[in-house]
Amino acid sequence: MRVVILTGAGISAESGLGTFRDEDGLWTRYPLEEVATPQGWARDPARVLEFYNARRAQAAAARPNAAHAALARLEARLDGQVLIVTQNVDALHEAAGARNVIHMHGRLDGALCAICDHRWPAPGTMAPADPCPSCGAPATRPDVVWFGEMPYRMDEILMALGQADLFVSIGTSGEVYPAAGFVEEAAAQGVRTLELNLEASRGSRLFDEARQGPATRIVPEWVAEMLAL
Ligand code: BJW
Repeated sequence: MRVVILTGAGISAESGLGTFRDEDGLWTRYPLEEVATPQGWARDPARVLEFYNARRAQAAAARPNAAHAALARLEARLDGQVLIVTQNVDALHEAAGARNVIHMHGRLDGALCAICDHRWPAPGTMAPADPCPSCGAPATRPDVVWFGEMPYRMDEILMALGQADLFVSIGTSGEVYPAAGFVEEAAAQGVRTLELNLEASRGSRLFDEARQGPATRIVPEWVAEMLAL
């Protein structure tokens, strides 16, 4: 069986990392146009780097929870293939032991030169004057995907979706494209679809099945069902 799993901020919420659009989400405290767009970065790089420096420190201190662990267990034990496509910029899937993970919105622990596209491991704290180790330009930014930018590895993701037997969406509001469109892409190709989320999301009705509850409960329950099949 081939399973493609899309994860969002909700899977890391019980590890203490904030979501974006919930009542107390990050976008209620930081306007997304200011911190998650190329235009915001061009206007005020120091503010953007400060936002990501703080989140990098939080993510480094966070530990994977029972939902991350359950997905790693599924990957290790399922008779088939599991691909985790995460929108999250933390590394909690990998910390739990998952290996086949695509970070479609990049990673907090990566740095990117806006001039020459060179990539390197991000230091704990990034500053606007930091020179790129390759070209020397003081144009270093976090290697994350902002609004208006192309998410990473889309060809691989769309190919895996088309070949899957099951698509599962976990802890994402379904507000941000192209990830929000994966359920329709999968369904159009006859792939069965399941949503696991704290509450019904905007796109819940598009899934064959939707289950509600905290990820640390409903993800291990679903994984146990899959491994008993
Ligand atoms: C729990 C829980 C618990 C809580 N247990 N669950 C008009 C129409 C359509 C599209 C567009 C449009 N105008 C512009 C666009 C495109 C735009 C877009 O989608 N905008 C929308 C807002 C309308 N998209 C883009 O620009 C993207 N690029 C693009 O489209 O390129 C062109 C292209 C076209 C076709 C193919 C390919 C490319 C880029 C989007 C980049 C998003 N970047 C961010 C920031 C990344 C770096 C960072 O982390 O800072 O990514 S924004 C932010 O949102 C972050 C997240 O990955 C992303 C999704 O958020 P997520 O994970 O869903 O979090 P929340 O908070 O929304 O939801 C959490 C959920 O968890 C909730 O449902 C809770 O209930 C649940 N939950 N606790 C289980 N314990």
